[in-house]
Amino acid sequence: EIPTEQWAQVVEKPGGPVTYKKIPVPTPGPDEVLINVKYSGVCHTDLHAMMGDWPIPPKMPLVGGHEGAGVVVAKGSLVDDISIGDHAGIKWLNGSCLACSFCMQADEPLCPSALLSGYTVDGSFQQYAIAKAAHVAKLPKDVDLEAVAPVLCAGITVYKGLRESGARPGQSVAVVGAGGGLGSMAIQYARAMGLRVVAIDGGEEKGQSCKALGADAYVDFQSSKDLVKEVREATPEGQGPHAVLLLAVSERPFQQATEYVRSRGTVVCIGLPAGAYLKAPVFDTVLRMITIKGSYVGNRQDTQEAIDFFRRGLVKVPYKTVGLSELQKVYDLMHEGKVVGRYVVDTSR
Ligand code: 8ID
Ligand code: ZN
Ligand code: ZN
Repeated sequence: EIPTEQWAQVVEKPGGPVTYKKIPVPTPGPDEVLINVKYSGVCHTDLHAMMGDWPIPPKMPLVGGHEGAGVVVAKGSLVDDISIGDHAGIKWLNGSCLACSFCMQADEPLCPSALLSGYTVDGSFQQYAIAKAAHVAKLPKDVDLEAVAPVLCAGITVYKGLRESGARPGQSVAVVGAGGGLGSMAIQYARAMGLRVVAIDGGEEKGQSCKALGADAYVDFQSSKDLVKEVREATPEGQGPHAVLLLAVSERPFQQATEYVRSRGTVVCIGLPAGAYLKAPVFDTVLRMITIKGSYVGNRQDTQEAIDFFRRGLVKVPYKTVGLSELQKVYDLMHEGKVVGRYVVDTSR
């Protein structure tokens, strides 16, 4: 009952647009599974991939998408820990070698031969997608496939980022880009971890959304006259947040974060604005003992933990669902910075 043809959104050339069309259903290799994707979240990374923003060129033509939730419908001969009918998620890290020194230490996102869903291999903006069995996210059957989709990149990434920040319960974290997909999830995970949240983004609609998700304060980068002062004052002792999660798709906040982070605080870079650089005063970084680091998705354990937070009802995803056929409209809104929370696409329409 697996069809030979399916609907997909295909990027034919860098810069886009995406084309909704029928393509063949792929066949899984020995160590792979074929997943009937029901829903997929739309990450800003998918837009970067289409635009060709980054130093690594994506495959072309490309089926994007890396927040795919669905049902396993076929598997290769070597796969014995996943069964047909199981629910599973396709995430950014589609596969890795499992043998290099990074993989051996469960740092598989750093694997030099990692396969990336919707970037170096076709992803979840199609009805049937392939993933390496060792890396698919296992989704318990009581988890809603539509609502969990954004956890598969946004959730995992911010959960990992918060852990990398070293912030502990009772401390405070600034979330920059808090109204977007990763940001909305970051507010929720931070709250669930017992952290205070200073949300930073632009406009009233995003402010209302951040507050509704549990942010303790909202600073509007578009209207604030002194953002550094406002962020510091929004923390209990006025000393600034213990950690900063940089999720924005613009360079400016990457230059600003060390100005408001608390002394001995940590700035975690996660957003990937095209061609951007980090800048921080050496003097302040030294005398205030500031740590600046990057964080990149999460490993298989982080994945299952992020999903477990969702399953336990500790985090909710604010999302809107549209048909897969409407993906280009989502990209247009995202490009204009108008997406509040996450868009999810339904592959059946
Ligand atoms: O593993 C990783 N490091 C990883 C994983 C997943 C995604 C990195 N990413 C990257 C994406 O490629 C993208 O560059 O994180 C970035 C954010 O992805 P997203 O959350 O999916 O994007 P979005 O929904 O468009 O949200 C971005 C938000 O940033 C705000 C925007 O208003 C929007 O709400 N923003 C911008 I643009 N400039 C800002 C500023 N100066 C800002 N917020 C505060 N201050
Ligand atoms: Zn993503
Ligand atoms: Zn490896």
